[in-house]
Amino acid sequence: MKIAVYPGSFDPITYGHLDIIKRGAKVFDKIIVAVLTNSSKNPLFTVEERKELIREATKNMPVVEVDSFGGLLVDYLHKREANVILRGLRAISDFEYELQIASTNRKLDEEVETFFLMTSNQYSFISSAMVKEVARYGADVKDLVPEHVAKALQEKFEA
Ligand code: COD
Repeated sequence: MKIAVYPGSFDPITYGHLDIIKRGAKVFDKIIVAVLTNSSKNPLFTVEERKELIREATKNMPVVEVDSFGGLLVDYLHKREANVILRGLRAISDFEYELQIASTNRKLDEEVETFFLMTSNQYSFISSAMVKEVARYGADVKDLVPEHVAKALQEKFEA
């Protein structure tokens, strides 16, 4: 069974992330979408909220499992008996950051491979940070995130 772990902050999940998951589903038998619990970023959504938003967004994709992890990603891969990390590339600007992560993970465990997929052009400009920024000021984000995520953002900012 070909298993890939798709790790990230997913704060919140966007159509860009979903595009990578859908593409990955053509290659892997199982994709574990793993939300980092001990991020240095200051998240808007709790880990449980983020997992729930991902679950709802991927409910029609049986290959997807949603989980969370803390500590080192390579340790989580061992625990899940996986050796492939799935990551998305939007633009050249992602490359340096992704190269750093992939090289660090390979240094920590040379059996681990990072598998990059390029997003569709229509989603390549989307980031969770940009989605939060525009939603905070009441702009429409329906082309950037699934409807239930747009609703959750609205509720956060109205609270
Ligand atoms: N289109 C396509 N792909 C996208 C889009 C988009 N519009 N938006 C985001 N993505 C991709 C990103 O490129 C990334 O591949 C993935 O989706 C997740 O993105 P984020 O921003 O949610 O995730 P990050 O970058 O915050 O995740 C960082 C990790 C969790 C991977 C990293 O911090 C980690 O592994 N931490 C654990 C500690 C560890 O092991 N450290 C050593 C390795 S750095």
